[in-house]
Amino acid sequence: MKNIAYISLGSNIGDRKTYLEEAVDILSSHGDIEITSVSSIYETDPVGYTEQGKFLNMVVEISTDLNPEVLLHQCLQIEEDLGRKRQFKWGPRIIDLDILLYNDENIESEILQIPHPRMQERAFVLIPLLEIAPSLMHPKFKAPFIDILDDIPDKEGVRLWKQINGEDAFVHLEN
Ligand code: PH2
Ligand code: MG
Ligand code: MG
Repeated sequence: MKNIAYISLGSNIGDRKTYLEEAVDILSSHGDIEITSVSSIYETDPVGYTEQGKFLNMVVEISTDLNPEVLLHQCLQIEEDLGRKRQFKWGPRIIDLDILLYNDENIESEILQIPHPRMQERAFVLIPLLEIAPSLMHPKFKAPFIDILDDIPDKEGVRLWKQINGEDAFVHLEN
């Protein structure tokens, strides 16, 4: 599988951890997706619309043969399969899967923007991303994500919730 992508996952309704785990399980069961790294889970204060519950957030690295559009479709399908109902932008959700990066490509189409257009403002994305890919660069801004994170003010809104080391994660993911 020749492409490397990073996907951000978030949940702030119901059994948040189970939704994250089920989404990762479904991703990993796809024949053209291999999960190559899993971050710890972080509990994060809601950003944007703040009158909602705290999120659990994490990031996974995948290796895949799917092109970005098909991968997006797969992510939306997982949201639907887990029962997501879309109410309003940035509102509460049982599960959200966002493609952050696809190789070092810059993609702007009607349905897809990669890198994710707001990832550089979001500590709840960058902290788990940097945990699994510490030397990654932003492909459009040509800046290391670690420097971008440095400039973000609200990092204290992101707290380690469940530490996952690789072994733990894959024991869980394999069954
Ligand atoms: N997702 C949003 C809006 N705000 N805040 C946190 N902490 N975590 C999220 O995943 C999140 C958010 C829109 O997708
Ligand atoms: Mg999102
Ligand atoms: Mg989304």
